Amino acid sequence: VEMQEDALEALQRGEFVLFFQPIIPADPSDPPSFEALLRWQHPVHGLLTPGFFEEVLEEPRVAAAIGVRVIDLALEQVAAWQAEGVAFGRVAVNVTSADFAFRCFASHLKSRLDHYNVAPERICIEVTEHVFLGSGTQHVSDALQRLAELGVEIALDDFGTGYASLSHIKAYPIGRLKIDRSFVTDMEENKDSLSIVQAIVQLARSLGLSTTAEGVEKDEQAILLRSMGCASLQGFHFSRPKPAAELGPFLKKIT
Ligand code: G
Ligand code: G
Ligand code: MN
Ligand code: NA
Repeated sequence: VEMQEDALEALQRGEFVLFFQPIIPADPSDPPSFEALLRWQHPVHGLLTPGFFEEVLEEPRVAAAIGVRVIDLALEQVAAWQAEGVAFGRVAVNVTSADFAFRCFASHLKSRLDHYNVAPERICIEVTEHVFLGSGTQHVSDALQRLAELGVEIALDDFGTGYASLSHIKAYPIGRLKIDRSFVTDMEENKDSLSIVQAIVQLARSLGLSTTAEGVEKDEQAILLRSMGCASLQGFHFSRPKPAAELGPFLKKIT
């Protein structure tokens, strides 16, 4: 409880910020996209990743309040890059059940897109399969349908772990599968992981979906993933998540 009250005050003080991690397209002539990752710049404990404030994100009201801020911070950055003439694909934002439960998520996002004068095609919403389970799935389904119709891309995060029910791909307007990093990490040593990565890439291709491989830490992994036809790559090999101001080499101006 203490940490949750802390978090609401921290939110007012602007201690929640976004880092951005580049997502590198297989085609080098395409510009990068970026995943927005939440950080708490804590006055005492320093820079905290979400793992250190899980309990905060598990409290629905606090999580929803942070979620609203995350959307605004992400759109603010998109608007800034647009104004600077930076070439980029989309900015991906992680969204959980708390974000869907608290308000009409699609209407909220639409009104913030309008406010910041950002096109829906600039945004990807990343969800894990958790949002399709439990109560409120009709609500989630309606929101995703509306967002996809607007042109927002919906990505299924951590794909291959958890439930990995293929019916979710069929039932919801998913545009991208993010291959969980656990498979990428050991695909060079573990044949099963390699087969799973290949199968996901092929499944995505035949369904007309894009793919992003997560957790790419080595050049060998990048080469292998590109040879399989994986559409984009993300991981420490390219860049750790960083403040926007430190993304220099990834932010090229449109020529
Ligand atoms: O880099 P990393 O430690 O940032 O992320 C850890 C976890 O936190 C990931 O599972 C990620 O999906 C989640 N996460 C990152 N940013 C956000 C955010 O803005 N909102 C929510 N709800 N989760 C996030
Ligand atoms: O669950 P989600 O995919 O949203 O979270 C992304 C998480 O993965 C973040 O915590 C981010 O810092 C982390 N991450 C990104 N690239 C790499 C990588 O190459 N290796 C490892 N170990 N973690 C990574
Ligand atoms: Mn993610
Ligand atoms: Na993931």
